[in-house]
Amino acid sequence: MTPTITAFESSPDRGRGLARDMAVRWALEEVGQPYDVRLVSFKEMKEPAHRALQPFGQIPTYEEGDLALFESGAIVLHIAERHPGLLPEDANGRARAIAWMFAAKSTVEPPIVEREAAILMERDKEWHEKRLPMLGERVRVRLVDLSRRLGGADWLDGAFSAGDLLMVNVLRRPAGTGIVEEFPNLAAYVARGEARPAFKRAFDAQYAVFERSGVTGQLLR
Ligand code: GTB
Repeated sequence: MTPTITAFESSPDRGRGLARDMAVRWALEEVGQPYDVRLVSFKEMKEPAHRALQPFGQIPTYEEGDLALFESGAIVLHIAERHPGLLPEDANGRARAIAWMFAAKSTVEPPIVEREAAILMERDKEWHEKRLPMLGERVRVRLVDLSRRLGGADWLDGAFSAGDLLMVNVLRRPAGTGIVEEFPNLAAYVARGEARPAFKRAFDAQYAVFERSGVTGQLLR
């Protein structure tokens, strides 16, 4: 059964693949599972039909037969559990890969999102310039530890896994702003993830949505 995911009809990231459908697309591409995409407007996201799938009125969602899922991390885990390729075969390796998925979403992503939200929405506040270094430090603390753990390895724990997929995806958000580039091994890790053919297919698919939307403007990275 072909799953259907939802994505922004008009993503504010202007084709950069930073919205959270990107991780789901990438996971589906990694395992070779074709999928359909239903594009939703901001208005539709807040309507009861979409909220029945996603209680918080957000994208992405995932529908497959009588299963409806929300939360990009849970969707990626579901895909990784149903198909070979994104989780190790051995039970302990699998558990550790899942731990990295949680680390990406609950330890590394929150300070990144908080800093980004401040940059986007608090620019005009008189305290913005004072708060920004502190938010940057909170991101840096996580990146220092992640960089140390990754060291010279290609991936976090052996072969590429759903843990790497989510971690690279999370690091893509601030990549290019300078903060990830302070850690050359993390910048290389992101580049390694982005070089995967499955990532490129997922990126191109979401970029095609941006192009079709008719919004003019350049790709920012
Ligand atoms: N925890 C949920 C998950 O992981 O699935 C969070 C889902 C979520 O944040 N969805 C966002 C959304 O639907 C889109 S991805 N927002 C609409 C709303 O809340 O009303 C977040 C996002 C948005 C825009 C950019 N950007 O422009 O760069 C990046 C990321």
